[in-house]
Amino acid sequence: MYNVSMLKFIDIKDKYGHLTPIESKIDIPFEIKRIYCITRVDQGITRGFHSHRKLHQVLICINGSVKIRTKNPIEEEVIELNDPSVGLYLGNYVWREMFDFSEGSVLLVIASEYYDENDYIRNYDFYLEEAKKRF
Ligand code: T46
Repeated sequence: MYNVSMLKFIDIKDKYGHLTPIESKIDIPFEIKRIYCITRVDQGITRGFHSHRKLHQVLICINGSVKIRTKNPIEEEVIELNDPSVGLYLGNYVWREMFDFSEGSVLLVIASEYYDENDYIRNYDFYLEEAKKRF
């Protein structure tokens, strides 16, 4: 899907467990400016319902599982994240919805920009209007 891709990180496994290193501009295709995590989401909750004009992000489910629905004016896809060594890259102008958070799940998000509410398009009709010029 346009502006959406899966990233596979190194999974270093030894008798002590697993370790996944993630480096800015090496494993992540941009300079990391911010990270945040989404935790303790109740069953049945869907988050997201927005797109970004400039922001690029990588979503990694470091515990449990979560589903991500991505959309643009012509495509739609659902991807399940359940592996700390797998990231979902979302470029700009990708609509996203996160749902089916398993109990205890932790969604780590790595972002290319500092938080800026003006970068969000939270209305789907406005999103379609802006995004249609790009697809
Ligand atoms: C995204 C998905 C995957 C901040 O103050 N700073 C921050 O860095 C972030 C990310 C959020 N906030 C505030 C804004 C809202 O008052 O935290 C509140 C919840 O944010 P929001 O409703 O946007 O959360 P989600 O889970 O719908 O979306 C978040 C990110 O905002 C978004 O960029 O792509 O996770």
